[in-house]
Amino acid sequence: MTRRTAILPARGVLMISTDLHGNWDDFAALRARFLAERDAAGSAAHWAILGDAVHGPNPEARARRPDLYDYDDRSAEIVAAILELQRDHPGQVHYVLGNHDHGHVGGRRTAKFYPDEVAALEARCTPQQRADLRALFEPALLAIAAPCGVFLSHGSPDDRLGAFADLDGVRLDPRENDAYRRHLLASILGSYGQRDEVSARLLARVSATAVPVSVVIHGHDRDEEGWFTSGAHQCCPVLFGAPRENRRYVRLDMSSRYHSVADLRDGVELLRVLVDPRRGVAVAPRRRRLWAPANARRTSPAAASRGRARPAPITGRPSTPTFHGAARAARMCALSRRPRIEGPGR
Ligand SMILES: [Mn+2]
Repeated sequence: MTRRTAILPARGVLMISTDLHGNWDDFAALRARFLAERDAAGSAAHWAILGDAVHGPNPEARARRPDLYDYDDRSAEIVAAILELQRDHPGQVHYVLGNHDHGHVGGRRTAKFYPDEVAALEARCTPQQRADLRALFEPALLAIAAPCGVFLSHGSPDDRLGAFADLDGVRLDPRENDAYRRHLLASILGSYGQRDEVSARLLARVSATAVPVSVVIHGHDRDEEGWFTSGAHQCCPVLFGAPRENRRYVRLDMSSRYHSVADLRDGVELLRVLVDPRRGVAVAPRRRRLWAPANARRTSPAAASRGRARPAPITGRPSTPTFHGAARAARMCALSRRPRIEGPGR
């Protein structure tokens, strides 16, 4: 059985980034940050990459929103470079599967920029590059927990998970899973966000069966501000779909403790990828949103900076699988209003 979970140590530095979607400049900048952390902290430096390393924009998207999407798709080179980092720094570079990645190893094939993005990428790959895709994605994790209080995954899963280690029994080919594990896989790869109480119950379950966690840090979604939070327990740093100067990653001190999203501070834990925050930032003019926010409870950075409510304590009430149905339906309705090219990073 392939392990699909990891529990990180209670000391050291943890970088978290997500959704590169073939952008080499973002990858190279993050790799430089990781290597600097590695120089400073040695084997106590960790980097968690939360999926969707592959599948860049098509020419139409590049022309339509050059500020967001005008870059060459270098998916295969990024995959090779992550594998090289994993070989050079064993146990320190953790790859978590995204839904785009999943299409290369038995999952549903995505169709965001091409009718079949898996076929489109693999047609451009050498045999070695196709082997690299499998070498990175087949042993990929589905979730990471760290005693500093964070649960990491590509999407923000619902509260069906009974025990953290149940994810280790999930097979990447959905047909090989029972109904429970098919649900776990679909939820962890494809959910854009949960109601706050649903995330709280997930975190309580992971806390009871692994290590204490109180924040889900996830990818899979986009925001031009470069990050967003939902409720008290979910935070999404954004690369793909944010302008260069806004792209964020998360840097945590694993000997500290993060109790809620209020403990993830812009400029401290949430850091710009392509700009040194100490040198100041020339912020681009605010762009009008072209779509309705997918999650009505989403908190913009501006609202967050005006003051965040303290979170309610996490309670470990039993899972109620049908609880989120209405929220999901409302959310999918909001998503469907997005113009296609502006759709979320699925
Ligand atoms: Mn995704």
